[in-house]
Amino acid sequence: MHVMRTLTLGRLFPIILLCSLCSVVIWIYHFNNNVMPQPSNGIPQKRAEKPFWRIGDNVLIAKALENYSDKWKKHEANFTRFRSLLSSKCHAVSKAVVTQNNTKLGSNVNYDGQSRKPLKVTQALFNILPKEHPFGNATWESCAVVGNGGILANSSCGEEINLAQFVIRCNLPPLDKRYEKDVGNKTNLVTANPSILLEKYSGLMERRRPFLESLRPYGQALLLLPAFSYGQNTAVSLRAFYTLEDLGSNSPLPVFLNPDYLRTLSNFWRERGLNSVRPSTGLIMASLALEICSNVHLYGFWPFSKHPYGNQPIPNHYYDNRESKKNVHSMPTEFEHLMNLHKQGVIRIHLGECQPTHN
Ligand SMILES: *[C@@H]1O[C@H](CO)[C@@H](O)[C@H](O)[C@H]1NC(C)=O
Ligand SMILES: *[C@@H]1O[C@H](CO)[C@@H](O)[C@H](O)[C@H]1NC(C)=O
Ligand SMILES: *[C@@H]1O[C@H](CO)[C@@H](O)[C@H](O)[C@H]1NC(C)=O
Ligand SMILES: *[C@@H]1O[C@H](CO)[C@@H](O)[C@H](O)[C@H]1NC(C)=O
Ligand SMILES: *[C@@H]1O[C@H](CO)[C@@H](O)[C@H](O)[C@H]1NC(C)=O
Ligand SMILES: CC(=O)N[C@H]1CO[C@H](CO)[C@@H](O)[C@@H]1O
Repeated sequence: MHVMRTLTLGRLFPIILLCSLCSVVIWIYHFNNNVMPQPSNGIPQKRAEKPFWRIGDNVLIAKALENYSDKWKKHEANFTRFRSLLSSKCHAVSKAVVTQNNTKLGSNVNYDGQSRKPLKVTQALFNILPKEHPFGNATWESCAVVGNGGILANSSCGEEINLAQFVIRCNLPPLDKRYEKDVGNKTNLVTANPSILLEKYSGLMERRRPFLESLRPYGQALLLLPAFSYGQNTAVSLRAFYTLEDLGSNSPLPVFLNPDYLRTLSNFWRERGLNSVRPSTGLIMASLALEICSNVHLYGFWPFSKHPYGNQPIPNHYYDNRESKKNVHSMPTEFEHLMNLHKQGVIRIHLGECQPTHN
């Protein structure tokens, strides 16, 4: 009896599998046809390489814009309330960066992105940590957090971004003349994902000069390295640190993102319904800015493949159209949270073109 049933199920299994695959395919096809406008020449649009959540673009875009207004006004009470809440949980000013003040000699650093053996703070590691938080003023009048979204292409926002007191950029984006009009050229803090160091600079195991030269556009900005998120980040981040310390001049100041801060920040957003594994760099930087700046402006944050006005396709980044590989972040959900903060007058999201400034 038992053997019989197993056999029957065993025979049926390929058919069941085939059927469920079919219905998924049919569903995707149907969904696409309902939502994606077909070009009039009847040639289907290429979309094979798009991530799944991009399928529903038009619907999601309309939903995302539901709460967006260009006529934004800061709501002081809301801003203060949200910032106090964030500061009381996350303490970015004293915690965002690993310092001698928040990390004792001989203590353990616990990785935030994976469970693995903690790292002992040796004398050598302790010695390279800054004494105190490196944010200088700690309250900047205005901050621009510049995401790398394709929405910045042709935005003419460069001048406006440069006018912010403190400019934050993500993952060593290109800043050369081609982009200056749209993204500006001022940087006070820039993050560097170790994967970029591994891919573009041979993990800094070979020549160091290309790395040093590529950092020139950021001047003496803080270079924020997530050295203690995953085990594989640590050695390459330390090599970046020593490269800059030993060979750099007028180069960025390398500091390490604090995994304790990232953990409390993840919890903060998780309590507000964000269920991704961890926040994206963009959300981390926006959160940091909310604690260290009185006015927070976001540029280049728009996770869709079409422009909110005009509906024209936009590339994934302002400088290229590469897909990001990992999908541990839930971009549209993060964006929804930021949009809600925009609506409540806490943070200002800039979409579309910037007006010329005349000062
Ligand atoms: C828009 O705002 C309303 C009311 O605050 C909220 O219920 C809704 O979820 C928001 N929509 C989006 C897409 O954020
Ligand atoms: C140093 O740490 C103490 C508590 O650990 C904290 O109250 C203080 O604000 C920190 N100072 C700086 C400059 O980060
Ligand atoms: C420090 O912050 C205050 C208040 O936000 C601002 O007026 C001042 O210009 C800032 N100082 C520097 C050096 O940026
Ligand atoms: C930005 O560009 C302007 C004009 O091209 C130049 O004067 C300035 O030095 C640049 N600033 C930085 C930080 O590169
Ligand atoms: C930006 O403008 C240039 C020149 O008009 C155009 O070729 C390009 O497609 C535009 N890029 C985007 C993303 O709109
Ligand atoms: C985030 C936040 O505090 N939002 C509040 C903004 O202010 C309005 C009323 O003024 C409240 O309803 C929101 O909850």
